[in-house]
Amino acid sequence: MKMKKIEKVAVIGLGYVGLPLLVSIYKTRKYKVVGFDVNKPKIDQIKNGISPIEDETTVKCVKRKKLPVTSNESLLRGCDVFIVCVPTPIFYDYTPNYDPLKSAALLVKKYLTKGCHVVIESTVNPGTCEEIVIPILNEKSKLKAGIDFNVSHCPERINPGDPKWTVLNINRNIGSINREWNIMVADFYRSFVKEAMINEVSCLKVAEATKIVENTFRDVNIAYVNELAMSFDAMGIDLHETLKASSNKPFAFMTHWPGCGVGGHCIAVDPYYLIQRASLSGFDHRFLKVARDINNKMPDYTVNRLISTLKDKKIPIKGTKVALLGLSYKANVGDLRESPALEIEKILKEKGFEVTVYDPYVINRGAKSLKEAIDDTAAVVIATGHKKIIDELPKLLRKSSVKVIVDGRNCLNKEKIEKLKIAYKGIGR
Ligand code: SAJ
Repeated sequence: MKMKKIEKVAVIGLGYVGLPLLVSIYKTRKYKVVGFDVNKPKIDQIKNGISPIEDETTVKCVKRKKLPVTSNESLLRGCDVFIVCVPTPIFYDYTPNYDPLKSAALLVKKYLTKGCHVVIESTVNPGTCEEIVIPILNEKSKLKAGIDFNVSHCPERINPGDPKWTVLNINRNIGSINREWNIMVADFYRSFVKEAMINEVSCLKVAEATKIVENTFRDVNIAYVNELAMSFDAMGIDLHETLKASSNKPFAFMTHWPGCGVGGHCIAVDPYYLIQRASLSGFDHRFLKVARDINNKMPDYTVNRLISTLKDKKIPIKGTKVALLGLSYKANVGDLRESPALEIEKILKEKGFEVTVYDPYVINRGAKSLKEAIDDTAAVVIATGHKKIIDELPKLLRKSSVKVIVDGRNCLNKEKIEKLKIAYKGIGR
């Protein structure tokens, strides 16, 4: 089968992965591009020059109002490459939810032609392309994957909110249904990813496994330091200082940091993909499950740190006002997905606290300012280490009624807080 020359490219799913990717390909001026998303308001927003994501290059390009985006699927006709960048969330029982990916495959199927490429960038567990995507593309179709068209997997590695690592300079791995076609897709990526390596792996499953392995690695390492935090709190040893000291080991040590929990739709989600897929092959990932359990229990641990400290100061729980600072899952972004802060808020309310929330990146929730949030409160719990909170909180505390702070991200200066006669508890310090 002779593959088509890549001239027209479709990016399906214009979120924090797809939109910067579309911009990068568009800016090469080498291809006709079309960005597709089912979310019409998002398409209208982009057409009006407003970028739904904060990535600088993307904001600048979207502002010019020339980016070819649409929710009209017929504009996908005639594309030589379809790059799928849709979310892969989990259901409440932590099993993978492939509905967005299946819908994207059904959409692409309508516009497949001989010699085209389908590239999945969404994070999936090993086997998904061959067991879910390809059967959909092949079903009741004259065109068959591996004979008439190619299927590749190139897992995205975008780090939301990171100005340094972008779609242009992050190394990528690519695997395809066959090696010869893999070279073509890899060369296509090399035409716009100029400052990074495009590594060809031998097959789809290896490409799928790389991303899951990377993110599961991170989850188990965070669980490791979270368990250390609980044991070091019991022993009265400052883990934060210990980790800082250990991090000066120049080899064979990679620092992670304890906190009030693990959020986001990568690290908190991806391990469940591998757990589920391996179980279908008869393997039980005990270690991954224990790590997930430790990380999922950190919100509880954080609230218990507050309760025990209030008890020491003979401050009641019922009706006590607590300011929960930070709702998003990580610092300086406004993404609430799987955020431990939401779990902390729920537990605080269940315990009987009067909770005021504040997050400078989440405008439609809670107090309008940090001052308003901590006004007349006895305690503060920090769930997200936003720079704005770290910068503003210390000076506001001086004139506040706050007696206890639980720093869920170990982001404040403990000594400075204690000088204000406020009881300080971190996670692991
Ligand atoms: N967290 C900790 N301790 C740590 C690091 C993170 O508790 O040492 C928590 C964060 O507060 C957050 C969650 O874990 O709630 C996830 O944080 P993250 O920094 O891993 O952020 P993500 O979810 O945006 O992860 C992305 C991932 N990128 C991709 O999947 C392409 C991940 O692979 C990166 O390692 C990560 O960014 C990164 O390095 O920042």
